[in-house]
Amino acid sequence: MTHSGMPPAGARRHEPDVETIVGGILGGDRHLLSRAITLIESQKPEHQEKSHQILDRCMQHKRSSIRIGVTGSPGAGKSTFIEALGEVIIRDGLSLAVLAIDPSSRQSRGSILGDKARMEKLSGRKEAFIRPSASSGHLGGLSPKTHETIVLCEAAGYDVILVETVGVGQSEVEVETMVDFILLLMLPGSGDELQGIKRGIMEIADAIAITKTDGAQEGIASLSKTEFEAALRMLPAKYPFWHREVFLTSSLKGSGIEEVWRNITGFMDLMRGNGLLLEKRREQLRHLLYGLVEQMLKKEFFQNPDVSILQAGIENQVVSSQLSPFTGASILMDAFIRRR
Ligand SMILES: Nc1nc2c(ncn2[C@@H]2O[C@H](COP(=O)(O)OP(=O)(O)O)[C@@H](O)[C@H]2O)c(=O)[nH]1
Ligand SMILES: [Mg+2]
Repeated sequence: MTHSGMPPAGARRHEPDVETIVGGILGGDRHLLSRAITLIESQKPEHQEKSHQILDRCMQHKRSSIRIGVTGSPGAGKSTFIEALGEVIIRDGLSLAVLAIDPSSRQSRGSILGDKARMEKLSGRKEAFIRPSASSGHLGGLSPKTHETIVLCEAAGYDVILVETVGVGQSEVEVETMVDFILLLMLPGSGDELQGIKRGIMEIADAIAITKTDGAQEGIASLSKTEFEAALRMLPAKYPFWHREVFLTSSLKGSGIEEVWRNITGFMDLMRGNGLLLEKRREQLRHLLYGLVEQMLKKEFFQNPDVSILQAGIENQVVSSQLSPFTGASILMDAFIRRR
């Protein structure tokens, strides 16, 4: 201790134990919830066991929730929309957690802070918990621990979990493995995007909200709506009982937001009623299980000393076509298995 009573620089922060953290999360302590998320996002091996214990305990306290993925191109208005939607959700007497995943920043926290600033009103509300995370270069713009973070937020009692992701091709497919409903945000007049990459996103969307339909954009917005509706009709149905709608919204004016929320809750009622929600979540847990097994195997494989010794040589032979990639992979695999 220094004279000011502060611990000396570099001293380890006191880490609360598992009991304290779990108790805090279940009791709605957002500071401890944040600490727990930081812990599960940590790459440090010494944090892993603790975070697994926390997750195990939290999973036993699962509460019902609505998990929504909000996806769309950068600048489509996702954060602003979530801020507006959050107000509607709170007015309905519900609480919400927002997981804003920033794909751009590995290091800089610039745009993450931008997202939180865009949700300024929401971040001041006691009913809302906003957690920005970097995707750390993880494929597809989701944080590698998004699913686990959702579990913690549910244990903390948040009724609605909103996951903001940038639709960059892979992320929306991945977000499908952890949310109940996917809302795709599109700018007015972006219909020609549909030809290429956006088609994949549209296929998994449960509703589309056209954003920023205010000011000069108002005119082309209804034309866009017709275009998107036509495009949706060309795609195979995701659920036989669900008709995907296109909404005209403006977060600035607050228009269309309520309608989107009713659409989501209507969907959830149907999914709960027909038992599909339970089935979907079971499937998502199965997906997570095997995803984690794959991750662990991969890590073990590349850390295996016998593999390491051979790896560079095999790689050289493969890239110079002396050895087929198939034989190369088998040799590395054999080395890995022998060591185990
Ligand atoms: N006119 C108008 N601008 C909006 C609206 N929603 C968002 N914006 C603006 O669009 C820009 C991008 O919004 P943001 O929510 O950060 O988009 P994100 O990247 O998809 O999260 C910001 O400058 C917002 O102020 C809207 O409803 N109307
Ligand atoms: Mg954003």
